Amino acid sequence: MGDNNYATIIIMVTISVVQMPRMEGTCLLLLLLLSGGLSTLPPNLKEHHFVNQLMNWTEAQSYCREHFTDLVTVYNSDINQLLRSMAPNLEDWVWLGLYNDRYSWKWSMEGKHFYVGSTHEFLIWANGQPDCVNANEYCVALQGQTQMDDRPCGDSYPFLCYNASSTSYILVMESRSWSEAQSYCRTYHTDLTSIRRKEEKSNITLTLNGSGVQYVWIGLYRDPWAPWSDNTTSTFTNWAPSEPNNKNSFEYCVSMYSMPGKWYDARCNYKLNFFCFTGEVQNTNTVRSCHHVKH
Ligand SMILES: [Ca+2]
Ligand SMILES: [Ca+2]
Repeated sequence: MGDNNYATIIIMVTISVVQMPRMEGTCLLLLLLLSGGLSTLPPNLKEHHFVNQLMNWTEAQSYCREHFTDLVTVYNSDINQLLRSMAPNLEDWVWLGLYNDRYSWKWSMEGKHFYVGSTHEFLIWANGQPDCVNANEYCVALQGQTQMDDRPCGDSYPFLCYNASSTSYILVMESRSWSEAQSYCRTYHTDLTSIRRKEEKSNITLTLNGSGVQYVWIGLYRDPWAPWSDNTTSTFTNWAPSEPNNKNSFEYCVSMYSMPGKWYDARCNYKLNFFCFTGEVQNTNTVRSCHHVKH
């Protein structure tokens, strides 16, 4: 790829904006100098590169990591404005570095000493789960007695607490949301239960035996749309109305429509243009595998 296949934006800590005249051919250089008031921006210099090639999200990520640093992370609306400023040169859609990691689950009881020396996770998902229906299933319930299903956190189910002092598992037959269930368990016991060892699963099965519950909350959950490709965190989002919707349960990567600059979750295998950046990243773990993003 030659240098004329992408335009370059350089972000620096000053306030003026300079736009170079458009050159013949495909080469366009935008030199945009941004305000020092961007307090949420990482303090380091970043160059953003528009890559005028159609690739799916995973290919785009690989390309950015090979030629630059990674797919772009958007930290605030000013950055979004910056990207939008290139809209006349975009076909329509571009990939951003944000994706929905369906398999990045956390346990509510993560830090408790109960699990010291026992990191093995004992997970059995029900068939086709986790499916994150409507991009709205971020908490995990046991379905029946043995299989896990991601469910909307606002759903009300009975729940399983773990009590470390008596080493017991308590089925609370009150229907609560996942957060309410977690609060209850932390108040009266230790936490929502984990299922990370075989004997733990046996105990839970015994506890549920004959209860007849269809779903019961356990302590597994994940942060929706938290991970960016470069492993940094940004709380800024700019979703289009009713997005993300995970249409047909296949949308795990984020695209931006150029003119309104709004974000849409989309199938990762669509071929779109994309932005890469060059620069330091705060987290050194920039080469982690995203194999699970291939859909
Ligand atoms: Ca589900
Ligand atoms: Ca969508």
